Amino acid sequence: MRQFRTMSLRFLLLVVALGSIGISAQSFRAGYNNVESAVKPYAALDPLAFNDGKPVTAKTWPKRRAEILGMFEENVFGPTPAAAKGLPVRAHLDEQDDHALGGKAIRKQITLYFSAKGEDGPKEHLLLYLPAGSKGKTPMVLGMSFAGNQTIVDDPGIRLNPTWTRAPKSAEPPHLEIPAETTRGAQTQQWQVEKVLARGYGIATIYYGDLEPDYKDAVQLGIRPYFYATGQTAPAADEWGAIGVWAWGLSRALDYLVSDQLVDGSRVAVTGHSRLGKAADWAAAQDTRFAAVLSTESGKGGQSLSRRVYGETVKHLEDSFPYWFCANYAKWVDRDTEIPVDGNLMLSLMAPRPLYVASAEGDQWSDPKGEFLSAVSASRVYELLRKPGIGTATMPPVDQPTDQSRFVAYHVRSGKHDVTAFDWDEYLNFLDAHFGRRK
Ligand code: GTR
Repeated sequence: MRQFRTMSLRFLLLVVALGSIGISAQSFRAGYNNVESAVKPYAALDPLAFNDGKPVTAKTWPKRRAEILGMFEENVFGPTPAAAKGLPVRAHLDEQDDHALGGKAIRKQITLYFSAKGEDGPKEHLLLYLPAGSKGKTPMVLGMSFAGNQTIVDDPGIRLNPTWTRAPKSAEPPHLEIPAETTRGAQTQQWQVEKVLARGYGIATIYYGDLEPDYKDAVQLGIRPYFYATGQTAPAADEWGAIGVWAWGLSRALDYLVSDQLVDGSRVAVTGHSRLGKAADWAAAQDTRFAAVLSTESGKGGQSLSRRVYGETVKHLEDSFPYWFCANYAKWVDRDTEIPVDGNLMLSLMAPRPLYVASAEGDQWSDPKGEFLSAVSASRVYELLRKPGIGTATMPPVDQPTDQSRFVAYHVRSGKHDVTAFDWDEYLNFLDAHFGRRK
């Protein structure tokens, strides 16, 4: 049996804090543009024109969709290996409590095993809450957490599964440790579990570190080597990066959810914040079983427009987080206006499913205006497919969502890079409109 040291509280709180604020997402470094008037005119990519210039019709949209998906695979995230897509996943119900959270919820904890090796092989731990007394099939929201299942709500029944740590700036290699008791509920605000349940939805989460730790040079500690060819020791330039792996983990969680009798598998929304928003976007782009997308501040490499060259750039992403992407992404360093895909094409891959794009005014690094413009551009695809797009080209005032009855909605909230009760209230209003209101 593997032994895990108990992670020091001080360090874990730091990990949780970094996860929730997005590390460097608040600050602008010298050399990065945060002045709107300095945005140069740029040629936006057109979701409704094939690469050869031919216009796209409702009939040919599936072809254009495949073209766009292929460009994201080649240039940004790398394709999900075919062997990973077809992998049989074994689900084991570790625990169920029908009176969790003071009687408000049904809690289930499930381990998804990705190989016959069981405990010794790759796996992810899924935590699932449903409103107490749920009968029939309940619509759900699924998302990944930064610091472990136990952080989403203060519930002593949540198993303390190992999470990755590495002392900052230390030479100590990343290792797994059992998180401290005090980390329970550390991200209550970001998850709003009780609010979600009170509104009649279920909520499920996995810990992204179960798939691959979020560190440079840690690929050997994640899932990717499991799919290497014989003799392979590192990913090739066009093979998937960590965001692809995290997105894959979301789809495996969905495999389980669609099989659970208490879950409405046709109404599972995927959500994620920041880098995990990029992963949620990419999961929904590839896996159309996700019935709706709630994307929070996924920024550059996600829902925002690289072409505006406002806020984060490909260079910053590559310098800081090269392992998030396929190695081909490095080709686009200092070529943000030339990359063949952009946030508007990413969002167009969600069509015609309900899509909510959320920005924060204090998160200029993600470029809220770029996120809004992507939603406007992708709306053209929704309209082509006869679903109402965002319905406006004017960015709404802070804290005032656009019309949530439409299939694309947007808000820019006051405050910093984060997920808040405001975001959840609006997401749930949006789901009420599109999944049917539940008491
Ligand atoms: C930042 C990164 C952003 C965003 C964020 C986060 O450092 O520059 O792209 O992903 O991290 O994940 O919190």
